[in-house]
Amino acid sequence: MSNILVTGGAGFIGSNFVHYLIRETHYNVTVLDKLTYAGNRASLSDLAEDRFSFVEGDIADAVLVNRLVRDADAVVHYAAESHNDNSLNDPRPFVDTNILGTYALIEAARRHDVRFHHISTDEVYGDLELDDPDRFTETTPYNPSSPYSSTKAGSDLLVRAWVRSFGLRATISNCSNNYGPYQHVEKFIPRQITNVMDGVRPRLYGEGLNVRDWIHADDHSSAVLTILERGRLGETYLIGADGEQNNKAVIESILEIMGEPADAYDHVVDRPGHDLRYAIDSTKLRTELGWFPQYSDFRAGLEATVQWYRDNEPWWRPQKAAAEAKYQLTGQ
Ligand code: NAD
Ligand code: TDX
Repeated sequence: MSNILVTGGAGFIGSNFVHYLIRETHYNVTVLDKLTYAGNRASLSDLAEDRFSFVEGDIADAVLVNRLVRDADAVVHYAAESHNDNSLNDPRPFVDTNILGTYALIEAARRHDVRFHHISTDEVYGDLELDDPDRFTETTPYNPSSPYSSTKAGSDLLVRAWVRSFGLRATISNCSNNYGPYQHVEKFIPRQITNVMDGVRPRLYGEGLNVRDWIHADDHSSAVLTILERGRLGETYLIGADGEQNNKAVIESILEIMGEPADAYDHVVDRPGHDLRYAIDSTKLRTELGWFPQYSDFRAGLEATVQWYRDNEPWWRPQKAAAEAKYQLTGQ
């Protein structure tokens, strides 16, 4: 394996993965990305072109995808419409990209017998009660809540069927909430950091007791590379770093880190169908493949992320007004 095609490599987690591959491996990387509102070519602008190339295009474009997949030894598929709030306002692009785009990719991968790794989310499992002693495992039944998570669930099931019916050489990973550099300012943590930088009070949906299981994007990348290189074909692996925090605690930490009073935020209208709690049990990945997260201190990771947004305002500033304008429509 020497040539890896990364779809969605101009997005948040995809760009972190591309940096990780260039830094930690000898693979050549081709990125296929449509550069939607969420894609940013600047996230890859520091990469030399000796081992890296960029193709602007749609994963649902079967002709383009066929050519790029044919020339690759492996595909790591990150491209998606990724934001729950957008999926509630306009679900159509989620069906087009997450379902039909994945379909075009796995058809090309089976035609050319190319190794395929599908990136997915813990949200396909629905949510847990706050006091549930169990966490999600690879055998938890699918029960997605939103248009976003249901289209991701649909894409996972397509990959599983292509493995079983056509012998597609694929693995799937379902990861918890990522944080770190290059995350779009529509998402919870960067939205609040950049609000504070703008002198705007952070916005907490509902009571803010919803729990997310945070993992640093670099830990997600190391897990994906581990599965790509050593995972068993046909298997699903859950990726998580034991990082459960409720949203209220995260906002308070951001305010403290940024030198503001911990209660200087506003409660706003809740997300419809808002999942209560996600929590990942990643025992399979840890025991079978020996993977462990490196970022065990969420507070330290959050401090570094705040610093990254402070240092990289030219990266995020062009996205900010449009992201906030969308939230104004729903009072959030
Ligand atoms: P993102 O929205 O930041 O990036 C998505 C990227 O995909 C963008 O660069 C966009 O331009 C590109 N894209 C969208 N539609 C495309 C299309 N039709 N053709 C080609 N490119 C297209 O998303 P993210 O947060 O980096 O998530 C990446 C993947 O990881 C997604 O599959 C998501 O479901 C999964 N995931 C995300 C998280 C998280 O916490 N963000 C957690 C688990 C899994
Ligand atoms: O302003 C906000 N205030 C707020 O309280 C925003 C934007 C969010 N929230 C809450 C909603 C969630 O409980 O914060 C939590 C995190 O919200 P998001 O960043 O939108 O993430 P989430 O909906 O949990 O989904 C994320 O993790 C799983 C990614 O966006 C998905 O792509 C991934 O699959």
